[in-house]
Amino acid sequence: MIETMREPWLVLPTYNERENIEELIGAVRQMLPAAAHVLIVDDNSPDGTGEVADRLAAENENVSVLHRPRKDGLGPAYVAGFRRALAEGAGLILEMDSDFSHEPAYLPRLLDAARTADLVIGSRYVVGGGVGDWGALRRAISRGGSLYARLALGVGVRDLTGGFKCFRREVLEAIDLDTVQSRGYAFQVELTYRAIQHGFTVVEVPIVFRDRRHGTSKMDRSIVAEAVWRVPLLRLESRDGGNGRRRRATPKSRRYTF
Ligand SMILES: Nc1nc2c(ncn2[C@@H]2O[C@H](COP(=O)(O)OP(=O)(O)OP(=O)(O)O)[C@@H](O)[C@H]2O)c(=O)[nH]1
Ligand SMILES: [Mg+2]
Repeated sequence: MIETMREPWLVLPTYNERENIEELIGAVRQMLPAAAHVLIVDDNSPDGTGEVADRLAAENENVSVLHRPRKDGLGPAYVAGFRRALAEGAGLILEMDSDFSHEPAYLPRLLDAARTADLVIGSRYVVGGGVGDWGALRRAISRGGSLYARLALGVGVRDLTGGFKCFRREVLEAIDLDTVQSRGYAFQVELTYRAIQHGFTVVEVPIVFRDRRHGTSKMDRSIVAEAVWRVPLLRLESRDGGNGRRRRATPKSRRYTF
């Protein structure tokens, strides 16, 4: 595949990220190739993130904004962003939080690993990865959540709930985005699981996750609850593949340890 076909698009979902978004755009553009595109997907943030994003798009040729009418969850925002990126010819599609929890400095590492993997996951739970400033409870919830999902789905990936990823376009084309229903953390689990089910190569590269720089978390109990009930269903659904047949079940995933 020639390199120009692999043009990266970074999709950034925002809901009330006014204080982070401008600095973040500057930081990610320094870390990405000059031809990379950045797509902000804003759900009509009441704090005016959308207006800041419009200004940034006017100032930067490779930045654009997808405005959605109301807060509808992370999953649908990403699906809309992925569709736009695919339609525009993206070769690689990156996703990350817009609050500096995912450090832009790791972007080259993800892109590099995407040369040999179909899906790259920035992982807190491989050697060299971690969580910076979390308390014991948050650590336990996150680790427990990833372990629960790993056991429920029977896959080897360590960080299933994280949202710092790089997909080759073929992965998102193969995953039927129309049928993805997860909205919160379950969305991250669902996409990785579907990629594995399709036989794509999954690689984890270590990242250290930091607390958001400004603003407040959108995580709530309903997002955690959704992950708890939906994750086991993902496995059940994949057994019949919607038509009574079992899909390919041999994951080609492996772990990356620097
Ligand atoms: N467009 C859109 N973006 C969202 C929505 N919910 C969350 N986000 C964005 O998704 C990213 C992750 O959400 P966060 O609130 O940081 O949730 P979190 O990372 O699980 O929680 P913290 O670690 O406490 O920040 C951030 O960039 C949010 O602005 C949504 O409904 N729509
Ligand atoms: Mg966050």
